[in-house]
Amino acid sequence: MTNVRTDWTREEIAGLFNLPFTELLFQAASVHRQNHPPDQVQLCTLLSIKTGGCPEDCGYCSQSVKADSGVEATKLMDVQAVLQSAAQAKDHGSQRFCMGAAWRNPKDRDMPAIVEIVKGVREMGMETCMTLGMLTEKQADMLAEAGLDYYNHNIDSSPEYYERVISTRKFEERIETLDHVRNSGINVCSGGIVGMGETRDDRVGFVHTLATLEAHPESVPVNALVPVKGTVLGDMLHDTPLAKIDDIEFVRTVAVARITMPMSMVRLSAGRESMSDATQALCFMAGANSIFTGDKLLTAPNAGDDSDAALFERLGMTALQGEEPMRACGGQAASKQMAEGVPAE
Ligand code: SAM
Ligand code: DTB
Ligand code: SF4
Repeated sequence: MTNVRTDWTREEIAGLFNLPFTELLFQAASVHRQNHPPDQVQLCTLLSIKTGGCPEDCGYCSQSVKADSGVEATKLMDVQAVLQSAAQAKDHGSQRFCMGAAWRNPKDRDMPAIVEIVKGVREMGMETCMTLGMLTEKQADMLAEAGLDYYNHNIDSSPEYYERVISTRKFEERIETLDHVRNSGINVCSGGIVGMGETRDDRVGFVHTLATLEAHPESVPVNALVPVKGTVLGDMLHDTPLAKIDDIEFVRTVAVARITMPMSMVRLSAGRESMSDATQALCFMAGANSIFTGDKLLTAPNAGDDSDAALFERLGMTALQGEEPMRACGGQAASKQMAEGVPAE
């Protein structure tokens, strides 16, 4: 098992990014196979349980009221409809059901339905993940009590670049919610987006923030920007001057996340639809070991089950069986211990 460090410096992380590509990939693949089965990928399914009309101004997001993306605002879905969708995902082989709501934060009046959903999906034997925006301590505790397995809350980019993408909340507020989630005992899922016009140095700062949290997130989603027309960043990408992220630079980011957070699940998240099979294969080689399946993310199209089945067949890869390493060895408490240099048993 690789030693888990939370004392990475920005210089060390920049040094990893600067390695010759073949050397970086070799190091990442070595760390990967020491801690995870290298031919298995976790399958997760996403469902938007409350779409659009979000008051936040995240420059990438189709669901912001500030975006002219054509996404219609809906109310929170009925509990039964969510459970039906989860059953379908389970039939398609998904291990985890991730539910997203286009909220700045859940209102207290929303919590009873959310709690019912978490309990229902868990009873079906699937892992649950939710992403509902900022949480108070009390709300995090309620979700923990309901049995929520994971909470997704992305830091999205470096602290410096964050404020150029979102003005309606602060980076520190994201970290505060992550603290509430961690303290409640729910597993943390936190990552971000590559290809928003940030520099290499911002990508260093992004990985550095996650890799120096007191305990690493159990899941680290790395999204490639999906350029949605009508969003600030999507329009910049369609009409230049924002160029699509270089595939090799994207793979480098995955590799550096894998090396610095060896036990975490690194999720190749949004953006796979426009990625070649070869680039996705490089991401798996670099340590990505989780994907979203199905033909839709929250509002944007996803690669789809058929193309994923064909890709897995081509690569000789299979769906992850069994438990993730950080959970198998006792979850965040164990990862904290390891971070403090006490080896897990
Ligand atoms: N409203 C909640 C929040 O922002 O925390 C939860 C939903 S939000 C859509 C979840 C994450 O999806 C964002 O933090 C962002 O990282 C990612 N995301 C949203 N739009 C995206 C896009 N166009 N391309 C890539 N990732 C995107
Ligand atoms: C994450 O990091 N990526 C997922 C999930 N967490 C919630 C969301 C991707 C959204 C892509 C754009 C869309 O579907 O609107
Ligand atoms: Fe709202 Fe989340 Fe989209 Fe930001 S990313 S606009 S908070 S739904």
